[in-house]
Amino acid sequence: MRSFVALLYLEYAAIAYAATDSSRPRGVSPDFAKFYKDPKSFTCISNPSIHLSTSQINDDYCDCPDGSDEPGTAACSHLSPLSPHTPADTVRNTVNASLALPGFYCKNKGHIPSYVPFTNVNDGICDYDSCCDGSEEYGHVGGVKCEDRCKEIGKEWRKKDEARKKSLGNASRKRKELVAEAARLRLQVQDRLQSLGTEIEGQELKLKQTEQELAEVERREKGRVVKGSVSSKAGKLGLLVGLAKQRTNELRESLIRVRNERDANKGRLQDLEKLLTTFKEEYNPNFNDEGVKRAVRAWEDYAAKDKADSNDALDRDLDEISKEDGENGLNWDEYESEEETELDVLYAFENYLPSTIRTYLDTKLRELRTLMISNGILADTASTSTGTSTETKAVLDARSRAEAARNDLTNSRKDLASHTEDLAKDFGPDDIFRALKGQCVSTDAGEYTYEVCFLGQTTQKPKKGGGHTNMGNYNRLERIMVDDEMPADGKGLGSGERIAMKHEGGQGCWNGPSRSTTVVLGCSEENEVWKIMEEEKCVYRMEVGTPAVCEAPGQTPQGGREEL
Ligand code: MAN
Repeated sequence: MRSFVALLYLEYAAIAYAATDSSRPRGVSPDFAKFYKDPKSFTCISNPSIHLSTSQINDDYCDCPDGSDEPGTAACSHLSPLSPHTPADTVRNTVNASLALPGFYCKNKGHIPSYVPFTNVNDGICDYDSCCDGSEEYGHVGGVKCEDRCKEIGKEWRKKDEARKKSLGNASRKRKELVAEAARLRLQVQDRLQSLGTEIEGQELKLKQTEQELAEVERREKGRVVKGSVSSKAGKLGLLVGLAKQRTNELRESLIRVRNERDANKGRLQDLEKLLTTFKEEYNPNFNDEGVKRAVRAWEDYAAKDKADSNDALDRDLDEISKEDGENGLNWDEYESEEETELDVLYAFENYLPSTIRTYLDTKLRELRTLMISNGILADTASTSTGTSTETKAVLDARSRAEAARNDLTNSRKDLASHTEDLAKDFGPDDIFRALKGQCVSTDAGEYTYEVCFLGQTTQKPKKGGGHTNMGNYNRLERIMVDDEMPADGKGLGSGERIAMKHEGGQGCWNGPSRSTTVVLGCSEENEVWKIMEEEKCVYRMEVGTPAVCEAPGQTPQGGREEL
């Protein structure tokens, strides 16, 4: 904290760097020199009614309520707001008792002048970080002698300052690039929004059109008697057709089978006849066997009988009958698949009418039928017994066109809403975090690697391997105050208001809340994780450097302080 205060003093003093005046009392800066010009008397700066002699300046006794008579000693250091309260505070309340001077002024020749708190004057400690010339220890308390180190400290500081300025220059250039990229990305969203607007208009029209088409097709199709498969969908006629087809097929198959059996038996009969003929010719008539003789006689009677006529004609008939129905000119499918309205059947006379009248009449009859169905006068033959509507291909096609149009429109509207929401989101000054979206940086700490993906997720990955732990999903930006000492390399938050990215709703903590991370951003040439802390169980804080917050409007550039 002490060096932080010193930093502030340094900054303050830097403004007055050029002015020097050896006639000033010890500890007075050029800024306050005008109050100490009178060689005879001195007036307390904040209490002009109190006049002192010049000998009372730096006499190690605090005369002025604002401490202005002791610019070069620690005599009035108790007036510091950091000092504990004393009974004298009651008196001080009646006058202007806040310190009139910022501190003991160190000239720091060869480096940058600065103030040190009055409490540090002659305290026996060399405050080289703010008073490199050692002038605040002029009393050599306890033998302490602080040599002037401004030359080397100044040289080192200028070297670092140069590198820091260079880095800041780079960071600021990168920031400009990020701003340009963010603007491009924003424009992209705006362009998409515009084209979505046009697309949606077109899709709304298309939906209306396809819905009208669907209604028209449905209306038209409702007037039709849809004949589905014979078994379940057709009426009595259809059923009859189905049964007839089935019966015909069965008869044809039986006929073919019987005919094949007949042909097989015919062959066997011929074999038998041949056998008996041979038997008759070769048997021994001298052998007096009554049974054999009877068999030969019977065979001779059989062979003498008239043989049946040739079966050629019958076979030709059978050939014809055995052919598939299609080959016989009987096309069952035609009867089964034809979609024919009852009106077509009933009003076939339309065919004899001129086409214009026919169309008109047909439309009117369909309308009439639809009306009668809607009013329960006619049965809706397009419905099955289960009551489920059997839609024709035309209706199904029209419906799927309408559904596709509705889906397209819904998706575009969703897109429009998310793009509109995106444009309204807080992406930080100059919309800059838009350009960082999706970029990830990580660092190792302890047994884990910690990663933050800007506007995405923070994760904890065990170095030994294993699953990642979600430490929170990006939710919003917040502005928070920090009060840290800036490290020499500038890789820190410093002090002041900083932008923080809040990540919430991460993986649940055992017996605790779901994990969350606050990612606090500081200016840096590169995107990098500086620090990771688990402030409470499963509540993490990451300090991350990024050029995105360098010289952002309303933010003091970090690392730009003049420090030692
Ligand atoms: C893991 C890590 C730790 C966390 C504990 C809580 O070990 O996520 O950061 O504290 O779980 O159980």
